[in-house]
Amino acid sequence: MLPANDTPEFQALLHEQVEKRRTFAIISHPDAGKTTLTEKLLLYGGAIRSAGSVKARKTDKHATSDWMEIEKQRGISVTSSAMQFVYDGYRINILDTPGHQDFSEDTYRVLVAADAAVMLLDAARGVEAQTIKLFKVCRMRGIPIFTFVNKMDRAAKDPFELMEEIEKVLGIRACPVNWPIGVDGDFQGVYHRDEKTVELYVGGDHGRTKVQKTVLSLDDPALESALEGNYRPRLRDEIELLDEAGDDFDLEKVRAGELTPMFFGSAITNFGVEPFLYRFLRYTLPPTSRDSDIGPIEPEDPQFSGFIFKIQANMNPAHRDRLAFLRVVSGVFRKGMSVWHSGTGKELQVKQPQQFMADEREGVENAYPGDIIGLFDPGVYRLGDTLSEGRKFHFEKIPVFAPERFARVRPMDSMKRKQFQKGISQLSEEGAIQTFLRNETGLEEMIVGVVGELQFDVLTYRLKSEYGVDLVMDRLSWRFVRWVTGGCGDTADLQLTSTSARGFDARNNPVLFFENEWSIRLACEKNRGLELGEIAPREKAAK
Ligand SMILES: Nc1nc2c(ncn2[C@@H]2O[C@H](COP(=O)(O)OP(=O)(O)OP(=O)(O)O)[C@@H](O)[C@H]2O)c(=O)[nH]1
Ligand SMILES: [Mg+2]
Repeated sequence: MLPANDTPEFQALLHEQVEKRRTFAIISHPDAGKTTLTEKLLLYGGAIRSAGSVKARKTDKHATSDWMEIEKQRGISVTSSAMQFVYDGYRINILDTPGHQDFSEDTYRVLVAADAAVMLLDAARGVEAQTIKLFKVCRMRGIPIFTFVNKMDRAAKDPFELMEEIEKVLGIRACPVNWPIGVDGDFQGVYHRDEKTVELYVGGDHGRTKVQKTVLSLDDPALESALEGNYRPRLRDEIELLDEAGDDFDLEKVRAGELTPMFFGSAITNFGVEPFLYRFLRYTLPPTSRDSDIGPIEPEDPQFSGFIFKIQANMNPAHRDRLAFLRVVSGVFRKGMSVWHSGTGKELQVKQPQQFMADEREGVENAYPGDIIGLFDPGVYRLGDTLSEGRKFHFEKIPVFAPERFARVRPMDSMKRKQFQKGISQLSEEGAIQTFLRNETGLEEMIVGVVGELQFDVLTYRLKSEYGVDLVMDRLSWRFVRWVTGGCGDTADLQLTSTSARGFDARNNPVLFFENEWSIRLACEKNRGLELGEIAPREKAAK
């Protein structure tokens, strides 16, 4: 039993729990190794016993965080996943995100739930396009950003060059915390600048289990024989250069997101993974506050609050259920508690709270700030909903993207209409697609809008595998949707170009579809007073 909210015992417990929590997202361009690193962190956290390398696509082993069938087949992450593990007394919530730009919407939403970001770079590729975009989002949020240069086991760019690239391309100073020893396929270990020690790795079973290591101080004579060839003099030169020319490590700047600590390693062989985790946990701060319409809500505020940042249907094929992912912001979440729900404006009892522990889901008794938990969703939750104990307020909105690609969809077999509608509406509530109805035609005309092309593939795939529906999809030439926010009674009376169209979104808000910006401008000129918005108007409370 927990002590009552207003007791010092409760405050002390809350403080202790907050202090040991860390919640972060892993971001990068596709294929840099986010899912692989996630898996290795779970391995070091003892959450999994051996890692089934992501590479083993053709076998039946797959990374825990790529759980969707389509992810296993294609070897890419299409949706983010959350997992909790314990390491060195810390309780860590990790969010693995998809790198592909067509799924960035999901990544952006997840970043709202994270307090820090780990940015992965492929050592051979450096800073890539998608990394730049995601980096900017993190920067806007002001969260600390850690750089992990991955794939050091292969041919790689020069580490100094990578440092410079981060500074030039991303505009953030980088401070290497460790430094790689051995290049181009001969990665031997890392030098820790803080401890002035060399960590060398031996053998390894391709990263299935923790890697063996020896740690030597830089002036240990044994280093002479441990490091072959010219690695030792080279390391000395490089350290000297770093000390002279590089930025000093400044924890304040790191925490303010102004300096990125840089680590080198190889997620696949586990080289450098544990020292990274160890330091990352110490350099990051416990869960931070979130803004709301009544001001910032602090984690140690005794009353529970949190927000929904992700909805996911069919995570468990055996149950076909739907989960809403909640980030706890303040207080203590207790199983069975009643909370105020911003979406309905009512008190509701939270059902079947669950936590994600690698391969398993576990029931949750209590959850604390920073924790990500899954709530059973009978269809009441929406992205961005606030849940709170004893107070009514709203957390900041979760970003929604305007779709840029559209298609008319229907089931191939008209007998499957019901399943089709169920699937479309569930995926739309997840935020995986947006749905519209076209005005000019009957109910039959269901329009789907997405931000990125691949989301259409995922839609087709998931409707088939999760709902048993073959989808017929006719692509449409519109590129823009605009919400009519004012200045118009009935959209039927509007004067529009012939390629534009009228419709409604899933919440029955009137919208217009356009092929180009020129048609949007024309619509505004021809229909005086017409007001158009790029995103859906703020949701009214559902019935
Ligand atoms: N050589 C080498 N390969 C790696 C390393 N880490 C990951 N890989 C490989 O890189 C490929 C992509 O790894 P993932 O972990 O799926 O990459 P990701 O960043 O999660 O990809 P998306 O989620 O699709 O953006 C896989 O084939 C991995 O085996 C590494 O340290 N060294
Ligand atoms: Mg991945």
